[in-house]
Amino acid sequence: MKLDHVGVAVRALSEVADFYRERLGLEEVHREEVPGQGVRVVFLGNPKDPEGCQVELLEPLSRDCAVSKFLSERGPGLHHLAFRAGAVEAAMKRLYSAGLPALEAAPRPGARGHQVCFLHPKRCHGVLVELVGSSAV
Ligand code: CMX
Repeated sequence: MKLDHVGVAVRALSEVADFYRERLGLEEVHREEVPGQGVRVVFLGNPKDPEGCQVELLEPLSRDCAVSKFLSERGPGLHHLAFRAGAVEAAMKRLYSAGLPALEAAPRPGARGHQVCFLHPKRCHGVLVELVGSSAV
């Protein structure tokens, strides 16, 4: 699977996005709220390379979401790796059969209109893994 993006948990997008834009030269390519995931996100990358790996900044929308808990326990920083999985449901079935069930019973709506699922960091050697579907929700 190809790496789609790297998720980074931040306390405030406004405090962090400039670092990626001004110091590292990335450009904002997408911004949205994903209520089902409890986050407001900004994707940064190279607009001329839409297939290239991007950075997703994740700001919690409330105190009781996954990213808020992550920030309280571990502080800002690398949150997850996201891979393009094609048909997410098929990937979930394949991984389930191999003894690696996703956190969700079925794909759910993620950012940019994609179906997504997550694999628990305890089952992935300390890294939260997201599978991103190619189809829109
Ligand atoms: N990376 C690595 N380890 C992580 C982690 C992460 N992102 N989040 C939690 N952990 C670790 C905790 O530090 C803890 O480790 P220790 O037991 O060693 O202290 C352990 O996982 C806790 O696991 P848990 O008790 O099962 O559950 P949590 O309540 O902490 O939830 C998780 C963890 C992964 C199940 C939850 O965050 C989740 O469901 N994530 C998927 C959804 C998500 O993260 N959405 C936001 C992103 C949306 C987007 O990208 O658009």
